[in-house]
Amino acid sequence: MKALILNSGMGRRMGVLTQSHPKCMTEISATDTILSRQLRQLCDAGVTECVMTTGDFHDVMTAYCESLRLPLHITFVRNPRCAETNYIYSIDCAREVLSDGDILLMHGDLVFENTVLDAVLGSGESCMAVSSSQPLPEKDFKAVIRGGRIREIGIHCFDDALAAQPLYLLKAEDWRRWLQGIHEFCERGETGVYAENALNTMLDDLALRPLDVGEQLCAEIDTAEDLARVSGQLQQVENRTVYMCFSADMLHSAHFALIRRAARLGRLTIGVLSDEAVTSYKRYPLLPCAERMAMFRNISGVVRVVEQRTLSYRENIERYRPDIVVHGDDWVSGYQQPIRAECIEALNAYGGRLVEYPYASDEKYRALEQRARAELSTPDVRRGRLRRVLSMKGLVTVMEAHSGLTGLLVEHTAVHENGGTRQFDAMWLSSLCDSTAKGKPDIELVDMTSRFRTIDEIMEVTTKPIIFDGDTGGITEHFVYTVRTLERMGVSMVIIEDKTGLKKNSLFGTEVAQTQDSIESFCRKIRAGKAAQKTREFMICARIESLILEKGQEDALSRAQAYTAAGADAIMIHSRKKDPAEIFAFVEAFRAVDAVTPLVVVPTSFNQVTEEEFRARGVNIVIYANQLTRAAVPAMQEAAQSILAHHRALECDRELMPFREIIRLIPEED
Ligand code: SPV
Ligand code: MG
Repeated sequence: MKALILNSGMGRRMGVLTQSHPKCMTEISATDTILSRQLRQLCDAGVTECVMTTGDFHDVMTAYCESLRLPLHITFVRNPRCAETNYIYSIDCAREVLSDGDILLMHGDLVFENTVLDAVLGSGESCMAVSSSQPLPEKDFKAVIRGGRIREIGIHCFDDALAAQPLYLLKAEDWRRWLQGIHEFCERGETGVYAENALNTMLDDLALRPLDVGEQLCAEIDTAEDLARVSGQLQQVENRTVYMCFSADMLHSAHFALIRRAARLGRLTIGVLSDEAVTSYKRYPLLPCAERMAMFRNISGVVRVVEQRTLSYRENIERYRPDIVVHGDDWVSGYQQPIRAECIEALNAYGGRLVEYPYASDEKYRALEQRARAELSTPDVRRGRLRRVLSMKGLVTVMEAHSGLTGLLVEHTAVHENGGTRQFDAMWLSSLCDSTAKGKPDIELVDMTSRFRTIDEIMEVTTKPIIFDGDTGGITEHFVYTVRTLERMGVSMVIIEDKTGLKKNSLFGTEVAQTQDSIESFCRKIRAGKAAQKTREFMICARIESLILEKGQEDALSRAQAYTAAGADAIMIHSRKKDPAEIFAFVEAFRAVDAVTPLVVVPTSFNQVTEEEFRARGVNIVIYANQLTRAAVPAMQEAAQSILAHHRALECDRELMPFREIIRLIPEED
């Protein structure tokens, strides 16, 4: 595609403004002349070849264009008879350098905004810019439109006409015909008419589509009044602000295309979604927000980069008041709908508008996303993520997993509410559920090798951080090996409870014989574990059983302080009472002396307390320790009983997942 710019006219109607330079070199903004702006726009749109017809100002114009140093090859063709001929003759002079390929044709006094050029270039068929919202001009071009096609172009046609601007895309064959027509006119000596006169003779069988630019800026400058009006409009266009928000941590061509498109609408601000917001709706970001912001800052066309703290756009729309928000059309339906509605409402409050482009969901992006997830599942990346999520969110929610399948459920289960998404942050590798799944009691009977095997199964198919239920940790000499293995595997935290001897599940409380370890002995175990670990990220959490074993608050608190002094990275306080009072009392007393050590709770019995309340009281990790297993067992029992009772599977079928779904539940990796 070549651009053809007609610049051989004298621009006499501009008076003194064009005494010493051609009209196209008139300043139109603080940074551009009409010509430099057109040339820059062509370069930005990817055009690399241009033909420019010139006249008396040939030398001034060629020197000027060279001085702009743009990546554009310009062939200048001088019309030696410009004083007595019209541009039909200039085009004929340039015939030889214009004879192949599509042509983007424009007059040298035309000022248009980027989106007009994009629409013309993207039209796919021959077209001319018209405007259905501008009044018909007295003296300038109008296009007669019938049957969706332009039938005639001229200054005298008013019926069925729209205001038209000399900005065309001509497909190669259409252009070849028009050029031939121009040549025939010139051969006959008809050099004082418009080139459009030649075009008009063929518009019955040359399909020229009207491209309606509506209210967008696309105007010729003939007079000083035009100059003043169009400069004013251009200033508005150039001051227009555009906002879009990204969560991406890996950019690909579709992102760049979208950014480029948005930047052509105005001065582009990019909002970068905070780590917390990305984590809540998608996955943990590979790069922290600050690094993602830096990445966008370095993309051309991006004027400013800001943080967007929530999935909702409202806060940033109200703060930056962009004229336009750009988004993919994927949020028209689905769970993001409320966010879109809120965005439109916020824009409507001051007359901003939303521009939506088709969402590019392509294979490339899916492949990148898979790579990102693979990266997140590697031990080194996964291990440190619990600490980061903790510092990012303050309160972390954790769900039990005891197999690849339950791991996948914890990984992917999400609920969408108010345009946001809630997911679990991490997985709890419960000793109770791991043992139960193997039909064994929760008494440290399932050995570490088997427990590690479960971790491995889960890790193979998930990316979320893992908290391992280490029971008592075993004897100290064994515990140090467990720490290193867990660390190597990419587990983020082990929780060990201060019991010794034959451990039973805490929810038995004092109904069974259980022995609490001494403070000294348990501190020795913590210290040995901390000394054994190789990375700074791995966490050892000390679990206090004093309330379970009815030893009282004082005992629990003094243990908590001793364990943190021994190096515990977090404290878990457990209770089997329905009433959360003793948990709350512990948290309050502990927080009075220690504001920073993360506190962990397992609200199996005190399940009425919400995460919000725990957060408000100073808890940092809430573990749902056994709910998936407890949900599955009755469902399985019912199905088994129903089949036995009915001698067939029909009756229980409606309670079951359709087999079509179960075979697709686990997607195959490609
Ligand atoms: C587990 O899930 O195995 C636990 C928590 O240790 S509890 O069952 O409440 O003791
Ligand atoms: Mg346990």
